[in-house]
Amino acid sequence: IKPLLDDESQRPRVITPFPSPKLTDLSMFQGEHKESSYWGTYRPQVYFGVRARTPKSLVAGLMWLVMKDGKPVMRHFCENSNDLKSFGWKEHNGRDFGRQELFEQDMVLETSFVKSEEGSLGYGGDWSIRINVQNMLNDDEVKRSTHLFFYLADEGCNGVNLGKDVLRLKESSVLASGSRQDVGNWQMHLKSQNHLETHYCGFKTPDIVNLSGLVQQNLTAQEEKSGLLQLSDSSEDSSNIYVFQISTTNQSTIDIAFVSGIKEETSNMENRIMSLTGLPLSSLLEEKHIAFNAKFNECFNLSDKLDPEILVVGKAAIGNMLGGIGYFYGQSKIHFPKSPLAKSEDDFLLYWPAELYTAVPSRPRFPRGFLWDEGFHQLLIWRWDVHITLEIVGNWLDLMNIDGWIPREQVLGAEALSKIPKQYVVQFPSNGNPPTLLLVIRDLINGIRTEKFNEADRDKILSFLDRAFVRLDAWFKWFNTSQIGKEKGSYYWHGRDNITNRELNPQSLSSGLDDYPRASHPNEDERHVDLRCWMYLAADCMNSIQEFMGKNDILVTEDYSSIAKLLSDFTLLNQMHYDKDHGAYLDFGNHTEEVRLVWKEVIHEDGHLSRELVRETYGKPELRLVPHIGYVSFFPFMFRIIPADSSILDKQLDLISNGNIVWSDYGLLSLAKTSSLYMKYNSEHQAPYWRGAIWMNMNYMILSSLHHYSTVDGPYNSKARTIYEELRSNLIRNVVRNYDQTGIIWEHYDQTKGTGEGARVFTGWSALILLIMSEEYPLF
Ligand code: 6A9
Repeated sequence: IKPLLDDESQRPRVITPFPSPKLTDLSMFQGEHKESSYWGTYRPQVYFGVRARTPKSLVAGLMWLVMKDGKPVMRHFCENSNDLKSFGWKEHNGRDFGRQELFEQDMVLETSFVKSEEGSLGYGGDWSIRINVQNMLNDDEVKRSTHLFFYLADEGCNGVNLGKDVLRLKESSVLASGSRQDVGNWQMHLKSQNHLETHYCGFKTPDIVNLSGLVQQNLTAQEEKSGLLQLSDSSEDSSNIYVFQISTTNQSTIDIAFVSGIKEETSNMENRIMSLTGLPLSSLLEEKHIAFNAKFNECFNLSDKLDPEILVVGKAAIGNMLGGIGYFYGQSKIHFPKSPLAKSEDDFLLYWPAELYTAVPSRPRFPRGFLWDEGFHQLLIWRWDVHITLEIVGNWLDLMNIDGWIPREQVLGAEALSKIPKQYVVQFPSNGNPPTLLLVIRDLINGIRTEKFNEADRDKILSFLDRAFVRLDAWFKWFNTSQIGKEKGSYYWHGRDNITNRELNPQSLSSGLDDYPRASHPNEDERHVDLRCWMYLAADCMNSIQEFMGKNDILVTEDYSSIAKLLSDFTLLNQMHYDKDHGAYLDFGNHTEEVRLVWKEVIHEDGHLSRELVRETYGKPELRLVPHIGYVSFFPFMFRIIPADSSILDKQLDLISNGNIVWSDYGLLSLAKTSSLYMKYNSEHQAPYWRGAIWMNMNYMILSSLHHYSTVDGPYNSKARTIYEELRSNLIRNVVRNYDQTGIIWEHYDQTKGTGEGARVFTGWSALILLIMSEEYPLF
């Protein structure tokens, strides 16, 4: 048992940072790199926003007003509803350019972001945004005003100065200006060719999450006074937020340029603003658009392989993945029981204040970092820009505590907190999440081996790995001690609830597969085949890093090569997890199929009665293989542990391609139609999630192994090839069809109809469809 407190700091270990130099402190992330990636569209949670990568940044954002059921509603934070037909980045390069389209009821908004080539060095540079509004109402219909609300807020609560002529906008006017330590003197200019009516309002508040509420209050108050929907043209003393209402009935284009580091003598202001607005901005955007397409072709090499309509989806996949990258700052809440006797709401400690630069699974629904999602994101991103990958992986590894644990879900800062129900915020230090970041690291190593990188990038990756090694080693050890099973070479996801009678099958969120059914009665005899395979991947990956880097000199306490050998021992794997009857790999544990949810009258402590859905076990659980076939069953296949000439490989191919089990015209189902829990609710309100639906990350992994087995020598390679081709085209066809119909890439797809469902605009791992298009798969 580990001591609770760290010897040195006397702080609880769970909130003590891992004591080794941070990856983000590496020189490759400082200096010019830091300057050039300081500003960005790093607020994935809002429809359009810009910020810098600093805890208390100057932030910009856009809101607009629409009528919903006769009431004005403000758009600001991305919503998961279908109020907006769709929205998303059509193009984004992750660095200095992006173009987004938002399809509102009667209008189309286009928002572009671009950074200046010149800028003011030492201050993060200049940037500009272009907002394009197109009213879709016909001319003979009543022309309606469009009200946009552009805002600028200093999170550090530094005062912002209002421009002099904001109510009488000329060709080009200063909207606001100010001064900050990080960017020096700054100004924000607006330029438009069209007539715009403007109003403003200034607030002094640290609270940006509720800004739309404040603006609406102001509007309502004015409307009551004057009957007009106009901001009050007034501001609180030393306002740190200015909101500009920009109203127009026409199609209009608004350019807003930000310049910083202004010094009287050398500022060259006119030129800088000119180059970031009007025609010069148009050409700059055009240039970036052309470069984006060129890079897209170069990285993914699709043009001659696929139809143009498929390319559009591929571009949206990478665009949204890169455009969804965010910067977050805050403190996680970590579960920490304060008294052994009673549970309490504040049974948590705050993690150290930390920043996180990361991609996110879904801007409207989960705009924050998730550990295992990130590995899948980076499989795509490194092929576009390996520097972004290194920095993001570095950010995540820096979140490791002294025990080698990394919290799974990162809810950092007020904006992130506003998008998550309270009960999900606290993270449990006993819970892991699959170490997918190692898939990425192994890809990078293989990339070096196969000379995919130039010398400079190669050197960066090597010095990154050099510093990352101790953390990866600690991470491995955390898994290898905390998630270990009873038998040698067995593992199980710890943290399943073994007391509850409220779930048909207690979830294991830490596995990433949430409600995928496991043993009905969790206990320490469990063995999870997916975790065993993740551990094999981890050991094997550590082993190759070690070999590759020649790390024999440093103190490595694990013998990765023999652990990898043990975990890939085919005979042992089969003894522990193979079920001959089903020809499938299965979990093992205390299990009965004889469970069901039933309604029961429950008497509460205060005497009141209620009807509740509870689990009833009418059979006797026993230690056995758990007969649920689905994604978990394919892990040994995914991790290529099965020898190419084994008849078991043949069986796996049969299972995969069997239309009565997991095969469909739209991709592979998460859980077999033959499973007793197929599409079953887990409780009254917990709809099936990984109990049938089609998920892209696992399809990608399985597909990549099909690809692998189709290229190696063996009796089954042509069989693998046929299934590979068919699965690949099913996946592409279905995602493209859904995109054509809805403009959206979805969280998962329906198991019978293939329709997109779950979170909208889920361009986390669903964006892996692009790698499927380009047939890029991890090498093992
Ligand atoms: C729920 C609801 C307002 C669930 O993509 C992120 C994760 C995956 O890591 C995991 O494998 N998703 C998958 O099973 C989404 C998790 C969202 C949890 C928070 C709160 C908020 O709605």
